[in-house]
Amino acid sequence: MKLLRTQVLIIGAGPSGLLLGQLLYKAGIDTLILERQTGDHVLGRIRAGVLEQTTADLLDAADVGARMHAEGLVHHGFDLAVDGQRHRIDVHRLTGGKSVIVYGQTEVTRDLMEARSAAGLPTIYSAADVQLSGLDSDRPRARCTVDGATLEVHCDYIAGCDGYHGVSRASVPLRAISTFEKVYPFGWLGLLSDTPPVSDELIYGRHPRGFTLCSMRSSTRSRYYLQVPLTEKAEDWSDERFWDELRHRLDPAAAQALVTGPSIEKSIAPLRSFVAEPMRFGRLFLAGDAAHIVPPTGAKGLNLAASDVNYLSQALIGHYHERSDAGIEHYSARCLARIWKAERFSWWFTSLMHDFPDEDGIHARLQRAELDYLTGSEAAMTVMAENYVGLPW
Ligand code: RFL
Ligand code: PHB
Repeated sequence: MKLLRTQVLIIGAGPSGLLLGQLLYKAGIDTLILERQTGDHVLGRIRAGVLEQTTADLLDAADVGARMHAEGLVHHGFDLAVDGQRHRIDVHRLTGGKSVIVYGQTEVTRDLMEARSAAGLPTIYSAADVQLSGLDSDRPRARCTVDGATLEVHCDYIAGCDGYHGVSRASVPLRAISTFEKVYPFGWLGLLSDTPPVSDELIYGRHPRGFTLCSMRSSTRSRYYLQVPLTEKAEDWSDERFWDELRHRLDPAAAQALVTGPSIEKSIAPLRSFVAEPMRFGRLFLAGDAAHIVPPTGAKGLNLAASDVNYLSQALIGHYHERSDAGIEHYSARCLARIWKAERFSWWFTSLMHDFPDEDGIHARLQRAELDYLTGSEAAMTVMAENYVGLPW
């Protein structure tokens, strides 16, 4: 058996784990990352696309923002399309000059992986069967299997950055954690293609056949989503079928402007709201999707992960450099105050924009009334814009 020691053991090399590793490295704190998958597998997952300014600032603070600034697209607003009519939400004006950056999670992850390997920091990929112990003692440990051999890691703290299906949250005794969950009765079918985006800004569309999102990764790469029943399978959606359905749900101008092409990736994601409380158990901290999930409609998941990592890195820096555990004590409460507001916004935007097949007629009528109110009221649009660009940390 091989034995390693580090100050902070990070489980998961997604954006949460890698960003935490980079911020702690900059503060001179030792980390080791254990990741279940290979690096290529992690980079193959197509996920988030919209970064709040605070997330971009944190990537800058971690010294990994250069490519994001060179290649990311700054967006000052987005469109809501309701039954064939588009309404622009001028986020920049409504928030007094704020904006978001369209830059894919894959690229954020790649930048973080490159920075980590340039600094010579250890990440162990393909770490199988990670098991955590001693979480409520002062000697937390992890064991796993790497290339058929057992590895044990001793540390001061463990950061559970291993996503919704990870081992970290599952290692907390049931009596010590409460969970809150809502599963939506539909999913998003996503398609990525090397085609120019249909519009300069994102379009969130409400149509009787379901929600649509027109997003992008660059001026030559598009990302589109369609609301589909959970019974659908991505294999049953040929590219042609996807493009036909998308065109059908778009407003006439967008339908005409749509450039189609072969898909690079197509997959279905279920939609869920989920929070686990508290986010610390002894010497284990949960961060990112390990602790909470939002439906993607508000583009909040990666951004929430970044705000957890901001609080966690500050807490650990306080512990190691300032001999203060105040940040550790308050970590969970600080994170959750922001998380629940983003959960609320994501749930609200999801409820507003999707077709709910099991609801009766009054639900759809109320939805229309709210959309009509939203697109006609400066106050309502301001509330939406303020949440979309991200609440302050
Ligand atoms: P991740 O990305 O899931 O990474 C967790 C890592 O942990 C590894 N792991 C383990 N490692 C060791 N041992 C184990 N037992 C392990 N179990 C798991 C996994 O292999 C993985 O590498 O979580 P993290 O880092 O917290 O990051 C969270 C984000 O990925 C997520 O919130 C966003 O992708 C959500 N999201 C969006 N967020 C935004 O802020 N803006 C968006 O525009 C946005 N769009 C989206 C999204 C998520 C989507 N899907 C697919 C759910 C669009 C979609 C379609
Ligand atoms: C994306 O580009 O993948 C994306 C953008 C905005 C969202 C969700 C996903 O709200």
